[in-house]
Amino acid sequence: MRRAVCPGSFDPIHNGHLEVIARAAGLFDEVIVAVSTNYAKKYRFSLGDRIDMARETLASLKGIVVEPVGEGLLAEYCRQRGVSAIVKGLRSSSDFDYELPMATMNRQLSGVETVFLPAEAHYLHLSSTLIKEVAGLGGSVSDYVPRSVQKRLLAGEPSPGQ
Ligand code: COD
Repeated sequence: MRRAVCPGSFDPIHNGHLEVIARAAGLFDEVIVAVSTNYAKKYRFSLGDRIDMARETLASLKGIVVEPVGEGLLAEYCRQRGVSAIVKGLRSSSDFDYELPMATMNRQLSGVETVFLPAEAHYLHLSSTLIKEVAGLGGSVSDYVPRSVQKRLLAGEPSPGQ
């Protein structure tokens, strides 16, 4: 079985992530969406909520499992789970500059390859950070996140101007 992992914070998951995960599912027998927690990072959503959002939006796709990944090395997680490839979406040359050393290190640590998929043009500008900012300031993010994520983003946000 060819198993791949799509790792990320997914705080929250958005359509750019979903598009890359769906394409990965077409290339591999199983794709693990590994929701990471980096304790140095401040998340808007809890790990449980980030996992729930990913599961809700990926439920209809076959061959995809969503699970948490701890703080340890991704390369070690891949080795333990028999993962042959890490799949990452690339939005820009700065993504590439950031990802290339990690891809090389992960291959040297555990032999796992990294496969880069070019981001869909319509979602090139998308990041979870930008989505949280736009939603927090009252802008519409309905083109960029699934409805269930949109609801969670709006829950508890003050009305614009408050
Ligand atoms: N279109 C397509 N793909 C996108 C888009 C978009 N608009 N936005 C993001 N992506 C892809 C990128 O490939 C990104 O890597 C992935 O989605 C996840 O994005 P985020 O923002 O949710 O995740 P990050 O950047 O917070 O996640 C970082 C990782 C957890 C992947 C990384 O830190 C990691 O691998 N950590 C493991 C610890 C480790 O092993 N460290 C040593 C590395 S050698």
